[in-house]
Amino acid sequence: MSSKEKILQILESKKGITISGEDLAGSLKISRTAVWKAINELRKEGHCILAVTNKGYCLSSENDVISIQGIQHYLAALDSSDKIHLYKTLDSTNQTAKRMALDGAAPGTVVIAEEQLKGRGRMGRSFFSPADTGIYMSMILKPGFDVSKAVLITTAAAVAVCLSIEKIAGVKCSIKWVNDIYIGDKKVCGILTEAVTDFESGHVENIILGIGINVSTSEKTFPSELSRIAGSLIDSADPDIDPLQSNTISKGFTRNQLIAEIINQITKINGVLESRDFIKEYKARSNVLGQEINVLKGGTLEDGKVPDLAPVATAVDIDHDGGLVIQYKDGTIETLNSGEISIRIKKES
Ligand code: BT5
Repeated sequence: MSSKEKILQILESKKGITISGEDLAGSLKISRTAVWKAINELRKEGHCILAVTNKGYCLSSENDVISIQGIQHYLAALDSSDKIHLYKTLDSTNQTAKRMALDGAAPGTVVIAEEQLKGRGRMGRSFFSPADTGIYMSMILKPGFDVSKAVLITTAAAVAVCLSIEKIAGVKCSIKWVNDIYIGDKKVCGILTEAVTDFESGHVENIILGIGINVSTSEKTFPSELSRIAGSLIDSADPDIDPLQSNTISKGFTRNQLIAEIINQITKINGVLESRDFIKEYKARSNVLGQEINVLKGGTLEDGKVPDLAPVATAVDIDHDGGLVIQYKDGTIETLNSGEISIRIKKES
């Protein structure tokens, strides 16, 4: 670890507290000039480090720059920070994680970017990923089960992300089957699960679990086609409203905290897949059950463009494998399992 990274680690562990340049220099066995240089570099990277005259340096508690040192501070298993790869800009964290998996990266490897230029959604759709206001991360998982049940990973991940958002941001989430997380009627997070297949054997070796969250992306930043449907964790905060009883949020958290909590929760996924305990949590958060929906199979349609002929059904249950059980108007029951299906909740007219 470089001196700069060590200084950030110390400042992150004492966020909001002033530490003298002398103490920093002493504990790292470097000169005070080297401390000063490292602090300047960290500031250039965007970290909000205050200099308090005659006292030293203090990382502002408002500092919200993603860093491995900042994430590490909140991880349940400290060694998992060795598996985190952080980038300023990537085309897609899923794409990079996929390449790393093919090159033999260990399960638990996490790829994070401050910005994605070609963030991916399902079925060739895109995920808008502007700099500095979101979380774009992908984790390499070993499936350890029949890949036909891949939808289970997405289901369990949706619950893990909801629990993380609820714990760290203190805001109530709902899930639109299968992979979208909502606050109120706005999508704040999408999850993309992709399989990495060994070219020679044809076996699924790894699952890439990609998570995109709008944390503080403002309404004005979203392109016009998204402003109606997309929202952020931090938007219409109202301090007078209990956040767990509403869709508002208190701002006292950082992206590092939320990323660490998601890693902590996702790390537990393999252990809970067999028991299916998370299905109960999933159902409790479903904003689809009991609703009339349009079912779009195999399409690449963007949100909002529902063809007139898309069949109408009622969502009646989430089954043991995370499938959505629907009932058509004629009484026929079908279970949707494929990631190649989109549903639209029909708005009451
Ligand atoms: C998803 O697909 O929502 C999965 C998104 C996964 C993104 C993560 S970020 C890290 C990792 N790396 C990647 O390259 N991807 C993953 P889908 O259900 O197909 O939804 C895509 C649709 O959501 C788009 O067609 C838009 O209508 C809408 N959308 C795009 N960007 C959005 C955003 N930032 N917030 C809310 N909705 C968005």
